[in-house]
Parts: sequence; structure tokens; C-alpha cells
Amino acid sequence: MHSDASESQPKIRFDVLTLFPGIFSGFLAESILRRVQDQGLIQVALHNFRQHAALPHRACDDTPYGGGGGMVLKPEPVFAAVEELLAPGPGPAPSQETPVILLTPQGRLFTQQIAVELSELSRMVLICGRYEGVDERIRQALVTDEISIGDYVLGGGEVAAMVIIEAVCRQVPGVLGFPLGHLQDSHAPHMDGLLEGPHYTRPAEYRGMGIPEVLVSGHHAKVQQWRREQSLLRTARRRPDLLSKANLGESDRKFLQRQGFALAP
Ligand code: 6GU
Repeated sequence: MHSDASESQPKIRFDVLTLFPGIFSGFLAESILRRVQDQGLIQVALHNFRQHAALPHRACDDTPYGGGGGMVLKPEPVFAAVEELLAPGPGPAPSQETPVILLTPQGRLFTQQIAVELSELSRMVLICGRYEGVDERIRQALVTDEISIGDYVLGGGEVAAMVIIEAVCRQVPGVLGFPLGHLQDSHAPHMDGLLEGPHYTRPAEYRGMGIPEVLVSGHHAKVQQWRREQSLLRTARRRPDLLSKANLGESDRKFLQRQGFALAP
């Protein structure tokens, strides 16, 4: 028996539909994404849906009915690309739960919780929108979910697709070298909805700046308490919106009150 992941199916396969596959080259060729693909843990397949557009020009955009500015992504190449991908045939069978996700500023806001949910799937299709919009029938009859990565406008969904791939991959067992590393990330459920506090490494003094004494005290419990307090302070100062939703205990509340932060009951 081989336990080597390269001998078996990847844990997750992403099928990315884009007019600009080259945008993904550096992202997929370096660091963690490179390693997990080499190990066979993650598969990312890029598909240029221009190849599914009609000759002679393979146009993927057209002017909007009713007039107005900008161009709209045509339905035919997107439907054709997705239908070919999800048709029965060689390759991993799409399951009933394979979502077809459109990246658009109109989608639901991407969060760590969504990253965790998506990491439990074996496959997903990511459609990168371009132009001023997509033909509404793509939403009506092809797409099962729409995701935005924040309240700002990008030129297309490619950068958003990379954000999603990276955040989802970090949740897959075996992707991070430090197996429980993802549990301590800011926004991880384990952190009770708090930001991480400060980190320090050698040297102990740098340009006249020291490190907190408690970190070299050898008192594990005191270190833990200090880290919790630093998380609370950092979250209270930077992201009071997160603090109001955080999972706080009685000692957390008392600490913040002593520090002068007013907490909603
Ligand atoms: Cl997913 N696409 C585009 N074009 N803009 C965005 C976005 C997505 N998320 C935030 N802004």
C-alpha cells in the first residue's frame, strides 16, 4: 500500500474558467501551491473558455440589450465550457455537490467560514467574470453560487479565484507543514474570532527594540495568558466589529474592561 498522495486522487480539484489563464502562472508555480500540486494533494485545471467561443472571431463579449455602456460576457462559451467539464467521461466524476461558482462583486462575501466549507468538497468550478457583467442566464441556469472577495471592484474574477484557492487549500490536511498551523490563523474558529497577537523571533534585541520578557520566561501558562490578552487588545483596537462577535469568556471581558474597552453585554 502506498500512502503517497501522488498515487491517488487529489483531495480537491479546482476547475478555473478564465479568458486569461496566464494570470495564474506564477501563483501556481511557486511555494505552497507548487508543492501541493507536485504532491498530488491539489489539482488546479485552467480552462480558457475562449476555446468554446464561435469562430471566426471567438468573441466572448457583446454589447448589452437596451443599450448603455460596457460589454457583457456572452452565455454560449461559458455554458459550453462548463458542460464539457461536468459531462461524464474520463477524469474525476463531478458529484452532485460540485458547485459552479461565479466570481463577481455581487456575490456573497468570502470569509474563513466559506473557505472551511469549500475545503470539504472534492471538486469545484470557478468562473472568472470579466467585462461589466455576465449574461444573466449564466446565473439563472449554470451557476450555483456567487462569491465576492470584498467591497471593491476588480477588473475580473482571476485574482478572486486565486484568493479562494489559496484560502481553501490551507484548510486541506497535509497542505501546511505545521499540521495544526491553520487552526491558529486569525479568523480561525480556534481563535474564538480574534486576531492573532504579535510574534517575535531572534535576535532578542534588534535596533534597540527588545521582546516581551514573558516570552523567554519559560512559564507556559503565562505565555498563553499574554497571547490571549494581546489578541484581545489587537482585536479591540483594530477590529471592534470582530470583537462584538467573538467568543469571549469572563476573564476576557474583565481584562478588556480593565483596559478601558466598553463591551456590549
Ligand atoms: Cl469576485 N470580481 C470582481 N470583478 N471584482 C471583485 C470581486 C470579484 N470581489 C471583489 N471585487
